Amino acid sequence: MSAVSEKAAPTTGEATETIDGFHLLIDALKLNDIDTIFALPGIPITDFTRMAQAEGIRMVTFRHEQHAGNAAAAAGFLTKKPGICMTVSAPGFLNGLTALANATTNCFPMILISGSSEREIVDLQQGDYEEMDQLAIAKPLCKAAFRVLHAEDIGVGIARAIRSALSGRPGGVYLDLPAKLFAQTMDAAAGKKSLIRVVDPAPAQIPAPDAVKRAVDLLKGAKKPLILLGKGAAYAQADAQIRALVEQSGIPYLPMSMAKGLLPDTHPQCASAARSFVLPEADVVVLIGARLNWLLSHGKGKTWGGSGAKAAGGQQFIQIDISPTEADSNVPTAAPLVGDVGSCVSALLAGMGSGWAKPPAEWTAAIAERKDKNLTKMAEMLGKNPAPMNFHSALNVIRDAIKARPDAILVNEGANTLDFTRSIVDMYQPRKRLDVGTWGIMGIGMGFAVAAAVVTGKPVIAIEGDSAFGFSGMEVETICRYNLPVCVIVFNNNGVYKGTDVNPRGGDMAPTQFVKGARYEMMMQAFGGVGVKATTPAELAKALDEAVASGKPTLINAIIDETAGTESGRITSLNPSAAKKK
Ligand code: ADP
Ligand code: TZD
Repeated sequence: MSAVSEKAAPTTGEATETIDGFHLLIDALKLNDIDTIFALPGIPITDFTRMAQAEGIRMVTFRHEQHAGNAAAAAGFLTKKPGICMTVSAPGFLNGLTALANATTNCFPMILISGSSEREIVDLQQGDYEEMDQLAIAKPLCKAAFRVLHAEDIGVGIARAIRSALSGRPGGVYLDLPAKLFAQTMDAAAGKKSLIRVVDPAPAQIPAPDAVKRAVDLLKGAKKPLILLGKGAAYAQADAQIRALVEQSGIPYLPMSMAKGLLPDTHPQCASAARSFVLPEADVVVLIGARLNWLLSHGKGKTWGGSGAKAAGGQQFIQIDISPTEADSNVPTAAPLVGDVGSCVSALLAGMGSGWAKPPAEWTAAIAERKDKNLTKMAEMLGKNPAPMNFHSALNVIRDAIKARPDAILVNEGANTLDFTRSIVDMYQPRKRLDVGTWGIMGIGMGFAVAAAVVTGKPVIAIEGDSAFGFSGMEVETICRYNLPVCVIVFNNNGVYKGTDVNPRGGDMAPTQFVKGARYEMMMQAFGGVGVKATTPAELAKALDEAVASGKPTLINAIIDETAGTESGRITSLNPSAAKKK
């Protein structure tokens, strides 16, 4: 083991092998099949990043820790293994913290490992280099937080971090490693023994038989049943069971945005194009790995057929979730099914038996009619070719590109850019869509894109609002440095939401405006990648085809009509002034 050094034992004079904290950490990670770390070097982890690389761990280093953290979170979602992010103390740690909190909010498993300053000095507030009580700060923002003070505890620290990130509802874990720990040495054999290979970190959680029966009985009486798939269902990698449930039951389903592609969006039972019809109409809704949070209007109000903003509709809910406390979080849950998605869906299917009656034809026919109407309307919009391009004409190109390469991963952020992409671009395979998730956070773009390319090796297409792109734009250098097959498409409409705001007093530009005609494509060119400006769908299609075929880092500056779209996209109503008007 290269990790080991020899040193004279003081008592006997015989050589004993020792191992240091750096290498114990590397060995502990490797023992648990961690092969990639997303990081940004500096004191006290610079040497660690070099040593880990020398020991065969893939080190992917970024220009800002938030994006390394976002990459780790996306890797966690895609692989069902905790993504690892490593940062330096205080400011680096804080930069990574947003990603850790976001991962926790989205139920993605990740571990933020951060070097920290000396405990004795931090605790007495004596002014150390990058002094900060990081453990205390991280705790409320993640699922679990640990600190390791002694080399012999590194194995336990990593094991606890992995188990915490993966078991039950997945989430973010913080692991605090003070600088001194890395240089500590111990007997190599004892060190090796102290490491733990975590066995079954996300054990199957089987739902109770009476809970399954309750759910089956409720579903049996449904006249207008609906299945709602969330990103927990995508994460669970129970794709075959979910498809079997949908197809054997004949129940229409709606995917939340990151559950798109679990079944192809073109599936006859997919009700996405009739969303605003099925939600208020449904009588029994099976939630699978989806929370009734703001993205689903908390299960209340007009969306669900309720008579007022806070009124529930007439639906009864069956909720499959690994977290026992998710049920009743917003409206009553008639039949909670607590367990992992795979086990719960299998149990539900078994409980439904082979002679399951398909939903009434009036229900499915009414949905089909709505879908047809809306899809025809959409096709009309997509068929237009206005100059300058609008969201529809540009996204029509991307829709075709994903149809041709259904294995490509689509990363998506922005406001209008997000909303339109979600509804226009069909997905065909599970876990191919990564986006702003539960918080609607901007800045995930390049971190998610890097992770998607690194862990899957597939082409990545990142559809970015120009504002959204700005949060992580510098990472195009990272994309070029690792020569990743990422094509970034910036929907350039000169501002946050739109580019048409005006400062009524003159002088400075309006708060939502950007430099007009910005040449984003030159950012990729600056680092040796391909940069293209596209003003028509034909130019966009050509550049995108070439990018996907070549796998070369590419940025397409897609010029979009600056008057297109709306303020805040589809969540305009959440702006306080809009709420005041209600
Ligand atoms: P969406 O935003 O797509 O609606 P959410 O993030 O709101 O999805 O919900 C995901 C839900 O999935 C969470 O409540 C989480 O506890 C649950 N979940 C995550 N992984 C699993 C799993 N393996 N089995 C069951 N539930 C899971
Ligand atoms: N900061 C963070 C971290 N997250 C946010 N969601 C916001 C700010 C607020 N915000 C949105 O919710 S969308 C958005 C911001 C700044 C950008 C919208 O502009 P865009 O997209 O250019 O990315 P469109 O397509 O032009 O609307």
